[in-house]
Amino acid sequence: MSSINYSEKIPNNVDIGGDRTLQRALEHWQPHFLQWWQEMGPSDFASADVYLRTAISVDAQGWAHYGATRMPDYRWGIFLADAVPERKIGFGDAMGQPVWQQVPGEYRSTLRRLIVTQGDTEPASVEQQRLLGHTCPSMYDLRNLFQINVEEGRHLWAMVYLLHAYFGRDGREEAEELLARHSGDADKPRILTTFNEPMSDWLSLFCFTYFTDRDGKYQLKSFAESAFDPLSRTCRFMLTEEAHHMFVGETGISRVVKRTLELMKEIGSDDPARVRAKGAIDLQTLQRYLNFWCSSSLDLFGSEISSNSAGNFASGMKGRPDESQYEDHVLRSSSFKLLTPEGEQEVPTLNALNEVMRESYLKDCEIGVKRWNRMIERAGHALRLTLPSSRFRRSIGPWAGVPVDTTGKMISKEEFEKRLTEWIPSASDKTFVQSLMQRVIEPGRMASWIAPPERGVNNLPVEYEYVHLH
Ligand code: BYC
Repeated sequence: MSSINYSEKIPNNVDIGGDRTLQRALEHWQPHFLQWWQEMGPSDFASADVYLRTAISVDAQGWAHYGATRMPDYRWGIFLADAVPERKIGFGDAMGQPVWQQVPGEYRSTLRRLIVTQGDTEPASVEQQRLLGHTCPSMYDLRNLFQINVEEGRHLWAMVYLLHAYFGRDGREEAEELLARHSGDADKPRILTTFNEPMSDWLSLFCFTYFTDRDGKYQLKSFAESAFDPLSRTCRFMLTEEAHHMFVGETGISRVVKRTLELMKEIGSDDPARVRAKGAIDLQTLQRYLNFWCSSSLDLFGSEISSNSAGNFASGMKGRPDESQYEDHVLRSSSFKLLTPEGEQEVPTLNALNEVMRESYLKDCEIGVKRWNRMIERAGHALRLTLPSSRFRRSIGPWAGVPVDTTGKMISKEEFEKRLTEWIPSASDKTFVQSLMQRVIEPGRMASWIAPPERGVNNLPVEYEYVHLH
């Protein structure tokens, strides 16, 4: 196990001190990152002591240390999972050959683009969540938001390290650009659409961490398979941190459902208007938020038919999540049936890998939905939450712009436009949810619309003062 050197300016377990040029380049980027954090990271709270976990080792057992830290003092560092000795490429045309410790010239620009796209999402999400601290539903939640934010910052560092260490001058320029694009910016937006969506309430945060961070899980898992070994090792460790972000999403939505069910019982009604009058989020509104963030996140897998994804797989750059679960790792003689607006098409599986990934992602998304539905069923209600069809509201791929309802049925454009507010949050839904976003900060207290968590962080009580405000 490689230990992390915390005595250096940039904590790391990759011996950046042994490469003066790299060290200088990263130390040059560091103040730019800190300035970006100050300007685009969590608004206010810079002087608050936050109970944060910080990576201290890449060992699965006991990799993190918990303690009160001011966010600007967080030790953002570069941590790669330990190398697997004699690791071989596990898929594609070069399967069985040794993995790459350097970037092969012919894959340089594609790999750079993939790393930049991944890197771009990390600071984008911090920017999207910038104002949420002001309306936290509890101190526990505030702490979780900040934990996610600092770790997304670290994930940016992870990609910037790869750019600096393996892509020379181009990589350094890309690293600067990662701080220059901004979520929602009209002139310099973030690369992927979901990361330009505004996020002005906590229900969106929980949906985002449930659906969008889960796309992160799938993309990182597919890079963990990569023949480019430094990328694989970086992503393997990022996945350790990512799990908490999805936990925040899943338990956040569970707590919203729990609170709503409690209130429905109390008032003896499931009328959305009466639920709202009691200061909770009706399940119909929750469904519309799920539809919005799920459909937006489905686009993040790219087009159903993609020569990019075929090339990335065949060359060894990007595998499928948990590649070892499949039998065929080359996919040169396999085909995949795909439903497009023109009917069923049979395409080479290699060209359908974005869709293969999207399908396994949706299965993973179902797990939480089942759990929430069990809560609703046990409370004696007939309503069931669902995921929208992967054809609904798409902006990428053959279904882009095709009018389809949430079950995937093609409908007329007029009907689609007329009924859209049944399916995704309307302006009045957003105004209502926004009206609930009042800051609750006393330790242990919760906003009216959310139940307390089952337990606190790191075995501490829920009432613990997770954020010490000065
Ligand atoms: N929006 O062949 P296509 C995370 C572009 S989340 C805008 O269909 P390909 C996180 C695409 O770039 C994980 N543009 O797709 C979560 C391409 O452009 P170029 C993020 C899009 O290339 C929460 C063109 O359309 N990681 O970590 O097979 C908080 C045609 O592309 C979109 C990654 O995404 C879109 N939705 O795959 C914090 C991994 N979709 O090159 C963090 C890196 C596609 O023709 N990225 N396009 O100009 C990739 O692996 C791939 O680029 C994609 C697309 C999966 C995104």
